[in-house]
Amino acid sequence: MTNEQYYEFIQPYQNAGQMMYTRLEVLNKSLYSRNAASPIHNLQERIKSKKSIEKKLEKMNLSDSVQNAKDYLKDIAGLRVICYFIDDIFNLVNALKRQSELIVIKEKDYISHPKPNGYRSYHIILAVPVYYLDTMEYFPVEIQFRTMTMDLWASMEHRVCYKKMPEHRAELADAFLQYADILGKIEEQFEAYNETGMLEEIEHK
Ligand code: 0O2
Repeated sequence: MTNEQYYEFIQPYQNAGQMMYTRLEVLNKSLYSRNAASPIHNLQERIKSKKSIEKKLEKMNLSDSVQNAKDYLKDIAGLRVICYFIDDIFNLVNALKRQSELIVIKEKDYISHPKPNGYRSYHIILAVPVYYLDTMEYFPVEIQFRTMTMDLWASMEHRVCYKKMPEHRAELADAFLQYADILGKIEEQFEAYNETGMLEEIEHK
């Protein structure tokens, strides 16, 4: 994939990502009643870099053609939504699922079912319609929903464990499992401060 091909390829994904960003901003203001706190602490947007696309295709034993990237990678456009409480995550996911223009491609609930290494997050890949002059095409956007404690763990794990020498992997894995346990307990305590949560959103429907 040349640089030129890459920049042309990512354009509609950028559009789809921006549209989802805006939808989430709107939900952040409207999910709960006007006097209640907003569910989102922080909203991040990223487009997969050329290097990262090439690396992922190589791992899948595929050539780094634009067609392969389009056919096999569903996380070219990515959003990360950091919420205050777990209920906020499920309320936002449900609100997005009620938006009839969006199609759910894939969903992974690593909150109810954490990965064995301790990773927690809610992943959803949505097909988002992008309209041109005479046509419309769906493009996937991957959204990762996390609380702040889940994000602390995932960001540190990504930073510290990624590309580490194999001899350090086992002890790091043990340490991060312990951190996941400690952060899970802290999160349980924070959950007690959730005053908006489920009831508000049900009333809002
Ligand atoms: P990056 O650089 O963050 O984009 P996929 O890898 O998406 O093709 P799968 O198995 O469906 O296949 O992916 P999954 O499990 O939904 O996870 C995709 C993304 O979640 C990863 O993207 C990470 O961002 C994040 N993630 C998943 N597992 C872990 C984990 O154990 N630790 C951390 N820190 N992040 C994780 P990429 O493409 O790996 O990287």
